[in-house]
Amino acid sequence: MKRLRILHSADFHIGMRFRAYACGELLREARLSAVDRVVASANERECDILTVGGDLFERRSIPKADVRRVTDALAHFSGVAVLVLPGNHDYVGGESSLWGEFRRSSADHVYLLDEPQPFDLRPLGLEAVVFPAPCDAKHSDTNRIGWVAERLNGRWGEDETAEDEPVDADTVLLGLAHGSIEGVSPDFAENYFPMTRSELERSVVDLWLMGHSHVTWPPSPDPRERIVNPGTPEPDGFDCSHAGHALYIEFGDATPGRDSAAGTRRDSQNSIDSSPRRAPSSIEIVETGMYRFRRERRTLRNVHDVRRLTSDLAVASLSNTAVRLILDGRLDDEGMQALPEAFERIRSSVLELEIRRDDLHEAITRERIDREYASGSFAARLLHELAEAHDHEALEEAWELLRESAQ
Ligand SMILES: [Mn+2]
Repeated sequence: MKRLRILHSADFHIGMRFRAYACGELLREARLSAVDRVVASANERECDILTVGGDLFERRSIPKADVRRVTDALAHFSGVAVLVLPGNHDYVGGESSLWGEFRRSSADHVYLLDEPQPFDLRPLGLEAVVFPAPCDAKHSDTNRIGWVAERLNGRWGEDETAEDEPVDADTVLLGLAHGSIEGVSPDFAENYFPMTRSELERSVVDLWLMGHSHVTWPPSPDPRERIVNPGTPEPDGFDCSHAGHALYIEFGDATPGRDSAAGTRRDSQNSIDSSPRRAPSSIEIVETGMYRFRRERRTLRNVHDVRRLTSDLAVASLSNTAVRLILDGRLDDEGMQALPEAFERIRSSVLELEIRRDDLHEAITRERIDREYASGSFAARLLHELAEAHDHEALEEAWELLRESAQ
């Protein structure tokens, strides 16, 4: 068996707008340049094929100039073929000029796999056949992978069925699909072409190259795994705290997974079905992202907490990270006074700072009690007593109750 090298990616979501961000233009541009970075990674590793498992585009109305930038970037792939699958955001069918424009401006070795048909790479000199399951809608409660099992468990390779070339033991069978996977990516309403792992594994392909979930799966690559999902190559929001990834997959002479737990093909009269499955010899996560997103929750009580926050976040290593700071607690006067400068310092170090401080309150100090209530009043005496007893919970409760009753 000849070596086969794959760079698998998905979910670029070109055209995502980031209107809520001050650095939105940078984030938008980073998605476009992610295609360049993924192609460069593939070329560096001398990959034979570059696969895109759906949602290359965010939607079906994309400015021509952006489609061109993507096709120009893909044209620089120096391997045999780029295989692009339509996902649920950039689905095929109906009224849309997206894929027409994509095809028109694509290099000859870039293929759009927009039909449930085997894509045979053997005429191109590679020992592999790809089985794509393109999305034909934004939402669907049923997946499109059924045809693959039908084809492979039945007719594929039998002499009397015309077009299909017989598959020998060295040909790698690859599935390419987009949608949610039970236990891997949440899809509570079952809107995203839901698949189960056993459904995918039943269909005899050696490896399913997936897209849809923006998180890499499995979290640490295992060549015995039959389903891999690269995650997005460029993080796209505060739900994406991880880095941007693609997957480098190699099928080679040394195949440690071949006789192991990976299992065997299903029984049938077809000769391929009784041979052990071809497992990758290695799978590796490749970092492709430029920016990161980080959600930071802090409880602030005093100036030391504010200083710690500053020394943790006002650091050069976060210059490419958008930070959402979620604050709570009761902060004393000194701490409150230190806040503006702390925010200033953090803001100048990170890519973008968003502050949520609805749950951060001024601490109930003696000074504050005296400011708000006449000395010797019932309220002042009660609050001072609780403060002295260090009963913070009771103090806060009493403070709130007195406030409410005063309104
Ligand atoms: Mn998707």
